[in-house]
Amino acid sequence: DCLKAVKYVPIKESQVLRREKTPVEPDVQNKAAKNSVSSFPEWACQRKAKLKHFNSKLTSAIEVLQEYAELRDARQDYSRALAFRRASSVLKALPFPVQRTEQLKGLKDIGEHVKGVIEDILDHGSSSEVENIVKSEWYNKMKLFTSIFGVGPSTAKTWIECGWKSVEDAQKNGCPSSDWRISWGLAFFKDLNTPVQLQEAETFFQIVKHEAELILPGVIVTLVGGFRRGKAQGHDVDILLSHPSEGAEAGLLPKLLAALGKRGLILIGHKEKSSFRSDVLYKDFKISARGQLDHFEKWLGICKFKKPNLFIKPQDLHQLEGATNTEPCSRNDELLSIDTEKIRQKCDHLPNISFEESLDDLYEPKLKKAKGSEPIDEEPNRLSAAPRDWLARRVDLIIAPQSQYYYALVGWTGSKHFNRDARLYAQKKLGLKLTSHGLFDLEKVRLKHLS
Ligand code: DCT
Ligand code: MG
Repeated sequence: DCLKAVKYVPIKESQVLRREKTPVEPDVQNKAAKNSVSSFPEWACQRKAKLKHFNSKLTSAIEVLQEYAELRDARQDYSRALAFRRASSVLKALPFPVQRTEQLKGLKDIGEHVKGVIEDILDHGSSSEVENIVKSEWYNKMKLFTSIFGVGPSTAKTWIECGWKSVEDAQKNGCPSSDWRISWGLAFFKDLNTPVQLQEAETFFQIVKHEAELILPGVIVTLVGGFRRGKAQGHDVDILLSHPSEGAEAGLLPKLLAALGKRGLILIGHKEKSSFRSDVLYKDFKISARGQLDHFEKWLGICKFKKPNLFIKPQDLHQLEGATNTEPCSRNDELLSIDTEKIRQKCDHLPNISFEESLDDLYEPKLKKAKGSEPIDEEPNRLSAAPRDWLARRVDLIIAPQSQYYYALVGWTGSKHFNRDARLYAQKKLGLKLTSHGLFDLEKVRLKHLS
């Protein structure tokens, strides 16, 4: 818009660079900006923040600083990272594009450091501080390694200290890992770093819903996480399950996993039992916002999302006829619901198609013992290297009893910063503790815990 204005309005270039008043910035717009700043809600959980906003160039730069602080030393630089996150959250919610830092006057989460960065970007098109980070080898290696499922900043640092530069280095040296997530994260790095599209998430969600309904009629199944916030893609698929009658959800997860396993959709994963008890909850009150996410029964794993016709030659497709399960939920579901046994029989002689030996226990890590005590898992590399017609996708399945469902819904919808601020608001303004399990009076819980 600015360039368009320069084209049509006879002003000097120097005026544009200093961003003096031009038709792009009439007084009316400045007044509107001033008004919106004066009535700008203090807490992120009180603000509307659209996914597409006016200040994405500024927020992506600030998010680099935030990420750098998080990667450098999560403990030491936590408040620094948080300050950047707060600033970026404010900029995302502003109803106008920032053109001068004076427009930010009165916004408490925009500190001097951030103002300087914004000024640099507005004046020169970029911030040298941000540019230097983006160019730095360490930052890029950290970003790369922490993008592997199961790898956090401390593992990434160790790998850098070992001199590893690439995912291939880690694949050669880091595998087999005693952490199932890293073994599978490395083996399926490419798949897991290809964003999951909404359509894929929706298709998988429909299958989960269908299977859950067969197991537990009346079950509530909700696609949560970024997709519930309207994102078109994400790094995983988060699905929350509950049932209108309290307690009916017990036993659902193992049955659901068995049903998904039978459909050949589960690659690997880990089940967590519910650890929700009042004493655990009391301890939670003391831990920081970075502590354990929640105490719900859940399954965190990797599923197989069928990619149609990837390795099957068109002339061989007719051989798969009749190999689908009944009642597909959608066209894509039809592809996802292929009955592996029937296909195995039909495809044994076909080149380029392979299936796992056993679908049993696929949803639990199957670790083979090496000579020593270190478990070795060769399965992930073998499965990822074999020709396949599916992509590995991260999936979280969370089970919440009805009494906690709406809190779980808020928590698992996110965003992380929305949750953080909503929880802080509850604590500071209302004297209550908000978690994904409920809204609690801290004093009452403490007394109950002591008695
Ligand atoms: N969450 C949270 N605190 C965390 C991690 C997650 O409050 N430390 C909540 C907010 C989002 C939800 O759980 C799901 O988590 P992710 O899948 O990690 O986030 P997302 O917003 O769904 O991101 P993406 O779209 O990339 O999956
Ligand atoms: Mg998600």
